[in-house]
Amino acid sequence: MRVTALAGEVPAALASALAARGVDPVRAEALAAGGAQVALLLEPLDDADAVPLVREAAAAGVDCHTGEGWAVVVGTLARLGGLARGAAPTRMPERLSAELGRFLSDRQERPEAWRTARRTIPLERSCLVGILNVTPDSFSDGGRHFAPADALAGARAMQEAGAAILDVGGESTRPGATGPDEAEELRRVLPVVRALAGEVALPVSVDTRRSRVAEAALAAGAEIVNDVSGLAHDPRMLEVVKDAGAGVVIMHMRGDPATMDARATYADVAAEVAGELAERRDRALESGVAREAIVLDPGLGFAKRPEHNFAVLDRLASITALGHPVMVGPSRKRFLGAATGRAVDQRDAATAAACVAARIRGARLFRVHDVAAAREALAVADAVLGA
Ligand code: HH2
Repeated sequence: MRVTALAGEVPAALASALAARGVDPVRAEALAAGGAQVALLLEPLDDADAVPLVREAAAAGVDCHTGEGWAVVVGTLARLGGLARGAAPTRMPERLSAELGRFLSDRQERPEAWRTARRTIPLERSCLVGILNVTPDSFSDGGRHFAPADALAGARAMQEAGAAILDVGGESTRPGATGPDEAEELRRVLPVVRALAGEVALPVSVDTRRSRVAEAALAAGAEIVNDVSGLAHDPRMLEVVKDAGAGVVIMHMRGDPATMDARATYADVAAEVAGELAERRDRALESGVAREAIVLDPGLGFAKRPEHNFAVLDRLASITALGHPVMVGPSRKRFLGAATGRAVDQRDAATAAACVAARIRGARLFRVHDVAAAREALAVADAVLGA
């Protein structure tokens, strides 16, 4: 007899090992998924809920650790599902079992596509989002695409290199930046969006925090709104996104580009970022934005120090578990310089490496300046992951 590790922490590996030994593939997949071990943090939690939770967890075969105002439950998905459903008659507080049940059902979502105002973008493989900053002052490509003709040429080059989406922004959000006024942002963005929508056959996203800019760009042919404030900056943004049926990227940030660095304090960065993103997502859903239109982004470099960015990348599962496609934007950012010692114009290899790390942790969309380098690295990652 020989003992072989079945890579059981990777449900797909376990499912294929079972299927190769004659288990029906659908059943093999369900068995593998149900057997995956998960740890969930429940916070805030009052004592009235903690006592029955500890008791019910023990009955369901789930480990439960509690402290002041929190609990962590650890078990297989199958057992956690049992805990959420409760025995009949259930003795779990209704609020707890409803919240746990909703979380587990979101977690089951395997979003393989993104619905925008004009189409559905497939996400079985890595999706490259090319950055087109129509700004004089962006931290790495400021001024390069400032004239519409340069932006169009840049867009064509990125399409050639494998970009599937083009993200046009008229405001630099580098730390400490003070942005253009609305009229100037419109003046920068609109001609480029119009030209791209007319002449380049790729979905166009507009990177803005202003609802009037988003609205005008959507009317000019954009189909996605990428809002680095997570839809928090402009109260009308939710309505504009909903009315246009636009795809939307909800990105995590604290404060605004001028103040965010001072707010980079976390006790448990991955859990806090995921929790704050979940709140913004819930607000969007409550306002009527379609679930399939929402992509989440941890906001690398926004209100995060280098160690926070690495921790968020490593623990991206806290965000993918919310059940939406995840975008990351590591491109040429300071934290990559901190790891490699490279200057901003020499960080494309580091960017590709960060994209691969994120892909392995479940991200599907990658916002980059150098599309060709990231495309090649991600083609290998996709092949390893069987996409
Ligand atoms: N990063 C930047 C801008 N927009 N959008 C998303 N969804 N995710 C990101 O990480 C992200 C973003 C900042 O990078 P860049 O556009 O290169 O620079 P600048 O803000 O200076 O124009």
